[in-house]
Amino acid sequence: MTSPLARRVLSGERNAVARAIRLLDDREPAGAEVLRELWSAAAGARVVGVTGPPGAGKSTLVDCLIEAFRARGERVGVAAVDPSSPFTGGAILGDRIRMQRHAADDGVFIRSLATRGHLGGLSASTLDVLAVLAAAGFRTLILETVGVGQDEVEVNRVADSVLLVVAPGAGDAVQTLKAGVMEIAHVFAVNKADQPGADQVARDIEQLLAYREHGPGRADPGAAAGWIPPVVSSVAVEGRGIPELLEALDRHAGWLRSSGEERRRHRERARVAIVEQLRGRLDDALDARLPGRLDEAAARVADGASDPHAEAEALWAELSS
Ligand SMILES: Nc1nc2c(ncn2[C@@H]2O[C@H](COP(=O)(O)OP(=O)(O)OP(=O)(O)O)[C@@H](O)[C@H]2O)c(=O)[nH]1
Ligand SMILES: [Mg+2]
Repeated sequence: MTSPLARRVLSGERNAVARAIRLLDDREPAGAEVLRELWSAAAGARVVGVTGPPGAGKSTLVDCLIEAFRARGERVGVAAVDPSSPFTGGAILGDRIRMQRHAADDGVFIRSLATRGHLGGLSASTLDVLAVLAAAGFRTLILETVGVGQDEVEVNRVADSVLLVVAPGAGDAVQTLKAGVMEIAHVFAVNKADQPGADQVARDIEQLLAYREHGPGRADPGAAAGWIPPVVSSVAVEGRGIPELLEALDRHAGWLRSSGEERRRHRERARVAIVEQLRGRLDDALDARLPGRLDEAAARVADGASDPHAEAEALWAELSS
C-alpha cells in the first residue's frame, strides 16, 4: 500500500515533493516513512555535483546546464546549498534571480539546502532531498555546494560526477586546488575565461593533473584508474563552453558505467547515508538517554580527574546496555 503522499510524489506533483522534503528536513517520522516508499523509485538517477570557490560562477553554470539538459528533454532537479558563509552572504538572492527563468518550467525543480544540519554533515539530508526529486521523475540532478570546507569532499561522495568550477583571480585558484580539492573532481571548468589569467589557471590544472597521474598517492584508493579529468574553459555568462562541459560530463557518465566505478560509487553513497543516519541516532541517544552525563564526564576530563577513553568507554557501555 502506497501512502497518498508517496503516490503524489511518484506522479511528480510539485506540492507533494515540497511537502516530503519539508518533512525530511524537520526529521519528522512521516518523512522517513515516505522516503521508504520512494527509495526504490529513486534508484538510478544521475547526480552531477558542482562545487568550487565562492563566486567562481557555479550558479551561473548550473543555470546553463539546466538549460542544456532541458533541451535534451531531461527533467532536472537542483539542490543548492544556501550560501550562509560570510564569503557568499546574499548570493542566494542572486541564485534565485538567476535561476528564476526556470521557475515556470514544470520540468525543473530547484530546492535550496541548509548548509549543515545538526547531523554535522551535508550528506544525510542532501541524499534524502535528491531521492525525493529522483522519485518524482527529476532524473538528472544537480547539487551545487560552495567549496570552502568539507562540503566539496562530501559532494564527491554524493554525486556520480563532480564538476569543479574555478575562475581566475578569485583568491588563488591553484592554491585552492592544492588543498586536496583537486582529487575530488572528474571534470574541471575554468570559468570566466573572458578574464585575464584564465589560460594560466587551465595550464596550472593540467600540470597538477599530469603530476598526479605520475606522482605518488591517489586520494581515493578504491577508485578505478583510467579517468583523466578534462579541463574545459567556459564563459557562463555568455553560455560559452557549455556543450563541451556537457560532453565531458556525459563521457564521464559513460566511463562510470563501463568501468564498474558507478556501482562502487553508489555503494559508497549508500554507506554514507546509513552511517549518517546512525550518527544522528547516536547524537539523539546521547541527548536523550544520558542527560547531563556527558557534561559531567567532560568536567572530569577537563579537570584531569579522568580521561576521554575511560569516559567514552563508560558512556558506551551505558548506551549499549
Ligand atoms: N566575467 C564573467 N563573469 C561571470 C562568469 N560566470 C559568472 N560570472 C559572474 O560571477 C559572479 C558570481 O557568479 P555565481 O554564478 O553567483 O557564482 P557562484 O560560484 O555560484 O557563487 P557562490 O554560490 O556565491 O559561491 C556573478 O556576478 C556572475 O555574473 C563568466 O564566465 N565571466
Ligand atoms: Mg552559487
